[in-house]
Amino acid sequence: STNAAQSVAVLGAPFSRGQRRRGVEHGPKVIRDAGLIERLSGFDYSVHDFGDLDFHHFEKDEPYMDVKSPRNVGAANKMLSGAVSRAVGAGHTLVMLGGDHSLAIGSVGGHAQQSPDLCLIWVDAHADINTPMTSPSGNLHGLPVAFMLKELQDKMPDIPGFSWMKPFLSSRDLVYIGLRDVDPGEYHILKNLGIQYFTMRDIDRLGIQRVMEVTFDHLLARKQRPIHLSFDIDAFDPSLAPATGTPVNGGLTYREGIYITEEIHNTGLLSAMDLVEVNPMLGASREAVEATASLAVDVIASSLGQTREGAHPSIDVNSAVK
Ligand code: Z70
Ligand code: MN
Ligand code: MN
Ligand code: MN
Repeated sequence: STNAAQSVAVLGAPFSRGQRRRGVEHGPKVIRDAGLIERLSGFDYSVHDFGDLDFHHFEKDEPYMDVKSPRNVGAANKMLSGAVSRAVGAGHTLVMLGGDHSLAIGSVGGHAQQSPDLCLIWVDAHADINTPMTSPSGNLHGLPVAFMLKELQDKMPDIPGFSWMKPFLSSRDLVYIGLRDVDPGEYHILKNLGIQYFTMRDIDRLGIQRVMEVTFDHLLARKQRPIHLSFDIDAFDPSLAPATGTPVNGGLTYREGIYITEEIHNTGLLSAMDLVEVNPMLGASREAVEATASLAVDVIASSLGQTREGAHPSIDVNSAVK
């Protein structure tokens, strides 16, 4: 289809300076090599591969407080934000391939420029809601949600590289799924702001089906609006997604992860998504890297409508079934 409402744009963001392990900048390449574009081309809409962004590198980038590489992360996100805003504005459903999770600042931010009423589903082992004061690591991939939230504005100092952006999201418009490694300062913020979250324990107790029901009740009951899905591959159990920077035991099963994305697709409201933190330099073997990248492709395909019950291509059923 050439209908703009039924087109997908894939955008690579080969960037790793939001954390300290090199290699995650190769995420877009290994996800493409695992067959992403071919898989999406089998679907009922047009696929546009926008290639990879070419980020400028700033040599001189002193830490701010403990926060590492603020100017590089800020500038990369400014560029990404513009690209995402243009793609969504042109009517594409946007798929951003990371790169590390600091990129969500620009991805969700660019999406919000076009869709100010969007809501955000954050699937991750981590809450990524540290502020410079609470961050135990100084790694910016642990802070992206804090940049977005209006309620945290007075906790966020003027970090060099980020003067271009303003917080754009309310804490009630965010749901986390998969948490199991939350820092003390982050826990305080989650509780203080009353953010809706589902830890792995909550998934154990409620089941993933109930978790998704409550997620959509929380985000969509008052009105239907665009969804941004930010999917960190480390949400999965490390046995499924070993090639990532911060694996944490006890993660999502394959079926839980795919159920999440199938349900998001079924809302008909997915407008943009991130797939981040695939690091091909951290797998123990080539097989481990390929398994992680292939899982990333499954997550994206499922978010965009691949079903386990079978495809629904726009062929004439009467001529196909004699
Ligand atoms: C920790 C921090 C993080 C991803 C690690 C870890 C954050 N909370 N995020 N891996 N994707 O350093 O802030
Ligand atoms: Mn993350
Ligand atoms: Mn994570
Ligand atoms: Mn469909």
